[in-house]
Amino acid sequence: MRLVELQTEWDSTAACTAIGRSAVDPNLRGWAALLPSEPRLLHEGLRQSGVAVLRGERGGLALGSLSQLWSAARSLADALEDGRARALLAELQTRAGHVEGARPRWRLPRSRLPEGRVLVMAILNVTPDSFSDGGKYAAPDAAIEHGLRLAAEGADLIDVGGESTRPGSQPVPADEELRRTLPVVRELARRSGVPISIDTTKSEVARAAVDAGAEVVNDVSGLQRDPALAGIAAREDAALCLMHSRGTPQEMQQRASYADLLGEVHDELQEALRRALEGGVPVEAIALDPGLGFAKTAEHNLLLLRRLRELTQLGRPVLLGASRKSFLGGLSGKPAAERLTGSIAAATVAALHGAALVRVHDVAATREALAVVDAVSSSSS
Ligand code: HH2
Repeated sequence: MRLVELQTEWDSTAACTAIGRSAVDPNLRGWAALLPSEPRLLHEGLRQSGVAVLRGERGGLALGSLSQLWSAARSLADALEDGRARALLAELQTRAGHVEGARPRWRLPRSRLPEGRVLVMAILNVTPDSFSDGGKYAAPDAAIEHGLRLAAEGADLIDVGGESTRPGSQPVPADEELRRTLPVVRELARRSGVPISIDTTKSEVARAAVDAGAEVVNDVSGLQRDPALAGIAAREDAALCLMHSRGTPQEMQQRASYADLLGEVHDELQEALRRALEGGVPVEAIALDPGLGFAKTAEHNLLLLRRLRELTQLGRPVLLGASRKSFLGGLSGKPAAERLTGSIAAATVAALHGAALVRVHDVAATREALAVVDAVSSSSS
């Protein structure tokens, strides 16, 4: 089962289609639980608990606010004996609780991340070819100086990357990635005062970076490229960010094809989470990211941003990286270096839609915008 948010006619129609309902209703709004078609008594029971249930050939849709769905699931679970129905109701309760609850904490091995506001992960690319800042910080001294500036501007973490992952970029051997990143990770871990993340898909690079002081491994392949990375994170006690992508940067844009974008990204992130847990990484150490621009078209990125809150049902902090990406250029007509305004707008939307962290190039400006979001979100009189 999975929760979906029906915000528009398109969402409502898609949810009806997903359950195989012949009479499509474009006017459903609010939250809905997508249920399997069996057991039928689950649909009946929810209906009797006061929740509207629509049925189709492939499943059911239970409609209501998150608290209505949660309460109905709780009262019904006590009354039902069927084991499968009870398991589905328990899952519905857990998922609704995750979406409605406070943003979960992301546990790092040594640092304690601030609570009560959206956090900023600063991007530091030590590469000659990154799409927006390639070559600017390729020399270790320039990278270290920039990292210290990002920390002074208010970064909560600094994500150091030695391999560009922009569409079509060429892979970099591990020894070259290490040569680029290790001196920077080591110095910033010692001097910046904020936790360091290593942006890599290779367990060899992750291990050395963690030994040099990194606390987070940010894997844009979600443990698909090097499954040993989970074991390294577990053994070295590092936190893990698992990003959704398909294939390699060379061919990922040919894989940007989805029958149900939110459902497939959700399921594939859940798989990545399962791989991490099986590898021994504690759940509190894991964050998830839908991977804007990775096997996604511009339209996919926009839909993921609009319905981002759905991914919080997995119970882990959601990280989002939209900064300077090309879909923003498509909207403004501006080159990467001039996408600050669009990047701030995207970070604001992400924060309002449940992101716990945003990954950005422009730390000071983003912090300033997020201070407004956080103040509005917690306002009272
Ligand atoms: N995006 C990029 C790289 N790493 N990691 C996470 N978790 N989420 C992202 O969205 C993400 C990421 C690509 O952006 P950038 O690092 O600016 O460029 P490049 O890959 O060209 O170095």
